[in-house]
Amino acid sequence: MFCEQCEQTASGQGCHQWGACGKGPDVNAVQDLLMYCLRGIAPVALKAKELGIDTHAVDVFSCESMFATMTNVNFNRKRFYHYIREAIAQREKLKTQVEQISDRPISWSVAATYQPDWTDSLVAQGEEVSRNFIADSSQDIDIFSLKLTVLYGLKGLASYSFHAQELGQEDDRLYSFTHQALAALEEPNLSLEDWVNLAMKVGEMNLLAMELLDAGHTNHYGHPIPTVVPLNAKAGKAILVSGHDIKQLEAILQQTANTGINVYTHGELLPAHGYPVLKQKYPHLYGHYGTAWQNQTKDFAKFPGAIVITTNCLMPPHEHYEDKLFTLGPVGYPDINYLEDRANLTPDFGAVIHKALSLPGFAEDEPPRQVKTGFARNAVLNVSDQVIEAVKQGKIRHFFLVGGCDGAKPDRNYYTEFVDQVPSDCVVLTLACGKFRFFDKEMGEIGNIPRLMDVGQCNDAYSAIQIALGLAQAFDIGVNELPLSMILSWYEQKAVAVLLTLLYLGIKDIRLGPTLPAFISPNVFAILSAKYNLQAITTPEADLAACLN
Ligand code: FSO
Ligand code: SF4
Repeated sequence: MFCEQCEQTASGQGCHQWGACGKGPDVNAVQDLLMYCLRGIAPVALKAKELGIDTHAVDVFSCESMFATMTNVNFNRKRFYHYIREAIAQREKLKTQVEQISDRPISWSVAATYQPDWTDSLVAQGEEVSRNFIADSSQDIDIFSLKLTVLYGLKGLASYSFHAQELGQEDDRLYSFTHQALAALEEPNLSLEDWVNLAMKVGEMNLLAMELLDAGHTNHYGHPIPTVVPLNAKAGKAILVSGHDIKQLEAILQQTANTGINVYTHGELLPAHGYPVLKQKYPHLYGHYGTAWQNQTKDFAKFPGAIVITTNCLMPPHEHYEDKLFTLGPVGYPDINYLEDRANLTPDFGAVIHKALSLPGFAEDEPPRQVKTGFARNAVLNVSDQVIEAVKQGKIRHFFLVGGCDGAKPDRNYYTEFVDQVPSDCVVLTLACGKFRFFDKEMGEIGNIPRLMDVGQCNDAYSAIQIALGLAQAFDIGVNELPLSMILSWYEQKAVAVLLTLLYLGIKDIRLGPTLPAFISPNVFAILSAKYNLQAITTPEADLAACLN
């Protein structure tokens, strides 16, 4: 087994025996085999697009199944068997259509003609394609590094494309690029420069995917507005919804209307409370429960209702709560309830409701505690006049975007300490699950401007980018001239895609931690540092001083 796609990779070098995330070598092997099959679909899909054949099913399938291979999404080997069968079937169907229309014979790549031996172990075949990929790619460590950067960034991009598509937002440029980049991973002769350019192109396309997702969310649910969210439970039956998928959250809200069940968000669904349409239509979208993903084994064990995981980050569940846990979409775990999609892409949540009603729920109201979310681009840019005035008058000295993923490692305390030490004339914008280290911290206001603003989920990095670009425009300066520093924490592949987007936009001086990606070689890091002054975090004191200097 070889996997180094996330930040918690073993010894900071790669998981070889067993994944630090709980992924076994068998699951890793079938994930690698699926990725190989997707690299085989890619040239067929591109040829089909060239000939005007409808590739939509293959496009969506490629994104969803790639999403399932991301960290903490799907641990169910059988689910990957199903995806692999589907990949080969879809590829062959499309190939037949292509060959019927094409006026000349087509010579397909090895990956595009690959057929697993269904009578033999798919795990062993996955291990073999994985060994071949490493053997073919790793002679040049820097090219291997960039190939992995592209591969992992593509996974993040695929997840955003998938979410956008669920909300009716699609763009063929995303799908075409995804196939082009997957096909490139089979190309033996690309130069270092080609791979750097391809990595930046992943960033560019990821910006488009996040823009579409933002449009999907805001068209359906309105622009987020600053909203107070209860952190205390209230008496009654309860369902907890985790992950990032707001469309699935809405489906749960629709199906639980008038059941008396209160719906709580968990983890990256906290920002859902900021969407006015959800709040108005579904008063039983009550509050938020728990903190970041890595605390779920404790939080879920205590939650007295049913729990639905819509996307990452799912941890291997404990037996205390296995029977009340439900997965859907790309998420899965062996022997854990899986809710199949219906035609409208959302499942029947009857079993979840039944489970919630059979569990005790909260016996009494807890003492009030609350937090605020909903400071997305519209909310912040609507008060940009006040922000600019406060900066001009010297009331706001600096902005820090402290955001990204959380995780279990102790060195992530850096981010908590960093925010603790931010001077009182500075404002902190935050997003993604890293915020749970300080999300309920009372930081006060500067004038009417809160000193701590939650922009949203990791995918709302689009909103944070628009805030930065909007302020730069209002000040009539470049974004790198703004009194703004980005202090980012990464964990999985969406964070890789977002980082590539920020680099594609030419954003400099980003500080990244808690450790640098294992798949970035020293030379590749040196290239990125030279061009963008990308830096590893050091200490909160030193980094704060450098940012404010
Ligand atoms: Fe966190 Fe997990 Fe949102 Fe990630 S819940 S770690 S970058 O999947 O996606 O921020
Ligand atoms: Fe290791 Fe991360 Fe891969 Fe899991 S996803 S096997 S923790 S590198």
